[in-house]
Amino acid sequence: MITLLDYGAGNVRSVVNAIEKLGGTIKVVTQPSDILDAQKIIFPGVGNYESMIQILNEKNYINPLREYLNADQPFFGICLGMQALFEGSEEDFSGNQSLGILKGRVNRFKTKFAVPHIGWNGVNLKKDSPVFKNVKPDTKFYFVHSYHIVPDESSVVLTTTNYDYEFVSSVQKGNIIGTQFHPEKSGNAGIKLLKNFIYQKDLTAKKPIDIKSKGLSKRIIACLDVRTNDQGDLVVTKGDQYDVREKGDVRNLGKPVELAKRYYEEGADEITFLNITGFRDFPLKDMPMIDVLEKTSQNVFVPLTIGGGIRDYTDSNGKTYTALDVASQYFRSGADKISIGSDAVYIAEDYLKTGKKSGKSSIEQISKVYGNQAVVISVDPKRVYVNSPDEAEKHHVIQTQFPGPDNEVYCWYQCTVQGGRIARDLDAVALACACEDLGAGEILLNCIDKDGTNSGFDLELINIVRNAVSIPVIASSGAGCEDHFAEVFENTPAEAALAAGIFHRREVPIQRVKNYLAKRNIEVRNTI
Ligand code: 1PR
Repeated sequence: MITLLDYGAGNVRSVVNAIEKLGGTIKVVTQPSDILDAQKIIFPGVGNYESMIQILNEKNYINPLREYLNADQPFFGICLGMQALFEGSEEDFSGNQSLGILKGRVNRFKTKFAVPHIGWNGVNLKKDSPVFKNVKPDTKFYFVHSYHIVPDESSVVLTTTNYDYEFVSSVQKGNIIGTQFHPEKSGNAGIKLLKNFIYQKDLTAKKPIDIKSKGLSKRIIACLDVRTNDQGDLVVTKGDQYDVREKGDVRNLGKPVELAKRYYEEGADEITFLNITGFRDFPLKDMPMIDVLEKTSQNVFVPLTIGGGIRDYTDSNGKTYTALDVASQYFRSGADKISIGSDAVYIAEDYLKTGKKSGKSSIEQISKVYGNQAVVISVDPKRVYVNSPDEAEKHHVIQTQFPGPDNEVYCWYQCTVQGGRIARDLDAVALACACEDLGAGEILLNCIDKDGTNSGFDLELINIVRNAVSIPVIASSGAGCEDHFAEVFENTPAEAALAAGIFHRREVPIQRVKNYLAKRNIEVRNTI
């Protein structure tokens, strides 16, 4: 019996699914006394430290948690659930009480590297702990965070991880364990960790060791563009430069849940679902996407992103739903990140016009509650060629190696909304910078000119956008062979690369991409 401390933010569904898959039963904490009655507690936390501590205080969970932890009862804190064990965080301005069971604080990354630190990274094991039993030393785990713990006592350090600098990525003191990474999102390795916590009788670490690991991997992401076809079936489709119809019919490349499971088994580091006609409908009515997430998260233990139609909405009865309501429903259904497309363009336009943060936009509201790392901006740009930079003074113009139809050697990248249907007077660099300012944690950088062409990523676009922001960028559109992935990682600072068509059509398996990258000395997560 596992007691789950769910304080209402983030995706606990994956933790529940993992425990149930391992044969555990779950009791969710609904009142303070449930904490003292627990045999083993798992506390998954995602989002904002301040709001987490506030909720723990409001629900009167602080004192029973301290009592439980001081008695050295088994506890597994994940991400914020681990940070809560310490004395306070730079993310908390409220002055609320933290647990303070372990000495030390939580600080924001101070680095030139991208923040949030997102992706699969290794751990340097410092103790021989039963929690890591049967976990291979070169295993990678999924991280997504902007803050990390700084313990005062080195004796509690279970692992460290190398980013720009080495930081403490998990702790153990007696039966109290905490990881900055998400075991429930770390594939088989993470599931083993949870299994050890659930089933090992004696959890305590016996002796110090020092096993080193490698650094952050470049991520390979499989993307599923989902929509209803003319027969009313929800299908994975794929366009050529966003045109998903062939001889009048919507292309049907498979079923979303089945394809996602296949990509998980084939080693995808993340899976993204884009509801490409979501802008037309109200997603909370579009229950099939919620169903897709719920079913996928039962078997897929890597991060899931969902996009399409995330915005404020007023229904026919005049009832208003915020983008935060929509996102919350997706997080509850198994999503780890949401991606915002059209709405981000309108928000950025407003922000650039007024220079003011309203605090009410979907980006600000969702990042405030669920953390920056949970908000991805999906950008759908296309090239606009000009003869000289003066022709597009307002925009970020580049000199291109791929001249336009009239031999123009300059271009800028124009943002579009509604799946490329409407072009706006905003460029991709301005959009990305504005969204970062407003709280977005990652950019999914598509390119309409390249989409479905198999001709390689638009490296010029990726460089200009990634060099303008300090959050991670996912390169998307145009992958046609394994060499295109090497090209994007060798010639741009992109943190991840996403592809659709070549995976759906089984032209290049994910593992072949990873093997090829590994041979080129590009760090990848190996799942074999
Ligand atoms: O605007 O917030 O409702 O979100 C809609 C979302 O749907 C956006 O993220 C937008 O990118 C996406 N979308 C809308 N229409 C299409 C379409 O294809 N007609 N798909 C669409 C975007 C681009 C990528 C694709 C890569 C890789 N698809 O997701 O998977 O280009 O493809 P490739 O490897 O085959 O080249 P909102």
